[in-house]
Amino acid sequence: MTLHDCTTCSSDACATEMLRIADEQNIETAWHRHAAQQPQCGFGSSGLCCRICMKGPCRIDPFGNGPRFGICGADADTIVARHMVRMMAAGAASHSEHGRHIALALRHLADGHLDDYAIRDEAKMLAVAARLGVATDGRALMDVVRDVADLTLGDFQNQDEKKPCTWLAATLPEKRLKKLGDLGILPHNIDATVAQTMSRTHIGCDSDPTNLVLGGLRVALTDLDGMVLATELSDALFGTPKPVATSSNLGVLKVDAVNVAVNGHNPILSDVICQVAADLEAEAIAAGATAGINIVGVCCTGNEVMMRHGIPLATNYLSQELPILTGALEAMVLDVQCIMPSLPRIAECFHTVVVTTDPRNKIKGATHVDFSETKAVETAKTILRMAIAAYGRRDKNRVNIPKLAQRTIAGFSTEAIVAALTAVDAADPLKPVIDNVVNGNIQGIVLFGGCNNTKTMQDASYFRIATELARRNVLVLATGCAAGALAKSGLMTPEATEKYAGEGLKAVSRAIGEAAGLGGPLPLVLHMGSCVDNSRAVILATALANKLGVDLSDLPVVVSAPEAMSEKAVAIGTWAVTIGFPTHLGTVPPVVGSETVTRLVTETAKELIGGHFIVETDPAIAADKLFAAIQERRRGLGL
Ligand code: BF8
Ligand code: SF4
Repeated sequence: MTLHDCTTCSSDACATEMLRIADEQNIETAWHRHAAQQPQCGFGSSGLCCRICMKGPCRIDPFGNGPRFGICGADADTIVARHMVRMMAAGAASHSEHGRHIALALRHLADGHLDDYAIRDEAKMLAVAARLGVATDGRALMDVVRDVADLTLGDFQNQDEKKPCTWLAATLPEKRLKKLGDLGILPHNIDATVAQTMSRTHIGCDSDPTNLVLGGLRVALTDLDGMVLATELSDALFGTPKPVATSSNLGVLKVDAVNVAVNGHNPILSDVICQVAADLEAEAIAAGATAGINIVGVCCTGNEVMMRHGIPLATNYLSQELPILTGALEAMVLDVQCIMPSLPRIAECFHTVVVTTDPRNKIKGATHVDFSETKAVETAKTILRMAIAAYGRRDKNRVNIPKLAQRTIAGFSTEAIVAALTAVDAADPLKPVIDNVVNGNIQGIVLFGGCNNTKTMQDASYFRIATELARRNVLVLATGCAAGALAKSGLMTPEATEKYAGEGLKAVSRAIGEAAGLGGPLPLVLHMGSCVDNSRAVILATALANKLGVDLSDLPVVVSAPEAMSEKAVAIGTWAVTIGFPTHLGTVPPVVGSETVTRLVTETAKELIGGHFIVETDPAIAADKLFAAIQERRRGLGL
C-alpha cells in the first residue's frame, strides 16, 4: 500500500481520523491509490493523449520537440477539443438518464402502474404544468401528470431541430434563449445531441476546434435540460424541500443503531428507503439495535434525502469509503454515479453489506438486489432486512465512530428561498434581494458546485473561498459535494453567518431569517440540493434577470467548482459558462495542451456568450478573481 501524506489529504477532521485507522489496519483508500498513481501522465493531464481510434494512443509533444500530429493528422487543438467535448457528452448523458428515469416513473404513475409512489407536492406539479403550458383547470391530476411526463419525454424524442428542448425553453430568460438560438447551440433533443456529439468526435469527423467547442456548448445545454427536469419532477414526486435542521459528518452514525448509508444520485429508491425504515424499526430493536434504524446519506443521494427528509449526511464523494471503516455501518446502498468500485473490497474487512440496485450499475463483489419502481417498498424492505441481519455480525471491538456531527440547516429550494423572502415583502418577494444588491449590502451571488478531487486537499478550498466571499458580502449557495463540504465545515448555520459574513450580508440575512421565523439569520451557505439541483440556482437567477429585464450574463452571479472531478462537473461548468456565468475551476482541466481551446473557453467565450472559465488552483486568488468578476458585472449594471 502506497503511503499518502496525511497532512494534505483532507481538511475534514473525521476523514483525517479515519485515515489514521486505515493506515493502522492496512486498508487502502482513494488517498493511498492517488499516491500510488504519482507521477500522473503529463500527456493525459494536458489533454494531449488521443485514444479515439486503435491506431493510437497518439501523443503530441507540448514542447514542440516531438510529434505535432497524431497518426491521422489530428493536431493538439483537435485532440484536446474532441476529448473535452466527449466528457461533456458523458456528463449530459448521466444527468439526463437520471431525469429520464424520473419522467418514466411519472408516466407509469399516471397510468396507474405504480402503487408505491404518489404526487407528494401537488402544487409544484401544477406549477410545473403551467410553466410547460399544460392545461390544468378542471382536469384530473393524473391526466396533468401524464401530459407533463409526455412533454418531458419529448425532450428525448423530438426530431425537429428548430424546436428547442421544452424544459430549456421554459427555464431560461428570453434574451438568453435568443442568443443561444442565434449561435445555433440551442439543443432540440437530449439523446440526439449526445449521439451527435459522439459521432462528430469519431475519427475523421469534426476537427475544427472552434466548431467542436460550440458542439460542446450545445451538448452541455442538454445536461442543463436533463437536470432541470430531474429536479422539478423529483420535487413533484417526493416533495419540494423546505428548511430543515440536521447534521453532517461521520458522527451521524450511531453506535446502537442499524446504520444504513444511501449513496449515489437518484432519489427514486433512497426516498422509499427513508419512508419504510420506520416500519422495520421493531425488527432492528429485536436484533439488539436499541436505537433502531439510522439512515444516513453519502454524495448526492445523501443531498436528496437530506433536503427532503432531514436525513443526516455522513460524507461527500472522496471520503465515501470511510463510513465503512467506522466498523459501524451495516449496509451501503448504491444507485448510480460517483460510486467507488473499491467499496466491496473495503467492506470485506468488516461486516458491511454493499448493495447495488441498478441493473446497469453493478460492482464486482457487491450484492445486487434488482430495483424496479413497481416493487419499490418490497425492495427497500429486503435491503433494510439485509442490514438488520448484518448488525448481528458487527464486531463491537472494531467500532470507531468519530465524534463530530456538525449542525446543518439545509432545504433551500428556490421555493423555500422565495417563501423566506415573501415573509419580508409578500407583494414583491424578489425586491428585498434586488434592493440589497443595488445598495451593496449584497455584492453578488456565488454558487458552489462540484466534487472532491484528490488533486487538492479535500474540502479546504470550499471553506476558504466561501468565507472570503461571504466576508465581502457575497451571498453563498451550494449544491452537490460542494454542499457536503460546506455542511461538514459548519457553514450551514446561523452562527457561521454571525462569524463570517460581512456587515451588509449579515444585516440582510438577519432580516430575512427573522421575518421567516428561523429565529436568527439565514445560514451562511444556503444548501440548494444535489448536483442536478444546480437547476434551482438557474431558476432563481432567471427570476432575478427577468425582474430586472436583463440577461443572465448581466447578473453579478458567479460559479465556483474548486474540486471539479467528474464528467458531469465538466458538463455543468460548461453550461454555466454558456448561460453567461463566470465559472471558476480549482483543478486544471485537460485542455492546457491546446492554446486555442484554452483561449476559447477562458477568453473568447466571454465575448461570445458572456460567461467564461476562470482556472485558478490557489483559493485566495480564486476568491479575488470571483469577486472581481462580480464587480465587473456590478459596473455593467451601473452599480
Ligand atoms: O453529482 S458533486 S463527485 S456526487 S459529480 Fe459526483 Fe461531483 Fe459529488 Fe453528485 Ni456531482
Ligand atoms: Fe491517433 Fe488520430 Fe487515432 Fe487519435 S484519432 S488515436 S490522433 S490516429
